[in-house]
Amino acid sequence: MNASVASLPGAGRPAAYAAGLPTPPRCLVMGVLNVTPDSFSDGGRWLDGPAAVAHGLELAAQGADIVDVGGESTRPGADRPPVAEELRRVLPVVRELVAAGVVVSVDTMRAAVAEQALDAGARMVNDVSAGCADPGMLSLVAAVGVPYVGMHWRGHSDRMQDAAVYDDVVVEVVAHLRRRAEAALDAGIRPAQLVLDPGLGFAKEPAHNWALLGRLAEVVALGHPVLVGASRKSFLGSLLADPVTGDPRPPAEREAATAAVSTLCAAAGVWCVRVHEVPPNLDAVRVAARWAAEAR
Ligand code: PMM
Repeated sequence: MNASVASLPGAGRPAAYAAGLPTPPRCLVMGVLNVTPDSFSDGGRWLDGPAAVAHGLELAAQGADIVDVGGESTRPGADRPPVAEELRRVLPVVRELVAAGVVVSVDTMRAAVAEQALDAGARMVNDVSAGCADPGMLSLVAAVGVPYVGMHWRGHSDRMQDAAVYDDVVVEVVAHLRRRAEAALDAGIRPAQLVLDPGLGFAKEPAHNWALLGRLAEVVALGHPVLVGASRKSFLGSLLADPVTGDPRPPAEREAATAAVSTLCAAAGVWCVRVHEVPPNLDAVRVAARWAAEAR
């Protein structure tokens, strides 16, 4: 592990944190704020600016360490918004949350959006493409020096599920993340800035997501902080399908399963979980930290 990457106290495992963000002695909780008409579980709920700001403040008041503001849905099959529309959705919300003292990350694949959100006070960039979607992203992040989440990604949402084919998903995701980390460092991003994410639900069938969760140690072993976004995703809906009809459990009823995943992620040394509902997941990571404090 790089010398500039510090240990997370209390986690009982070699976890790490990204420079410049809160450092509670537990796995962090990132609250999701999708300012989009079409995200899979909350599309349209926070599209109106004041409603989005109110929800972001609510997430922070509930204890979210970071609020992740995004203006592009990455739901399988989604079309991309024009850059001007993404900026129109995201910037006013970032500005108001920052003014209220909230630690904001911007969920975007576009360097232009990241740059303006950082100018507006965002403290982290969450790029689900890890620099693959926009060749300007890595150099921007290197120049600004903020923490950066790079996720495993195999193409834009309109076609990503066609790419959900692997021999060994964990080996292939880890190899891809290693290559993206090298690209980030080559572009001048410092190791302590870089967070990696296995990208649950992005070009993944349910079995792929479960394999990545069951073998998270292989992702953590890359030596960077790890972020996991399992919240309400469809692989949880399939697992909990109605035994009679076979219908998947609806997204709003996947919270207990999400919290279970957060507990296990925290126990596995994950740095941050990205979730829609803060309270049950904050409880979950606090339980995991207290448990780990006794482990020998
Ligand atoms: N998932 C979504 C959006 N952004 N960012 C990261 N780093 N990791 C994720 O798993 C992730 C993400 C899609 O979920 P949403 O529609 O609930 O935001």
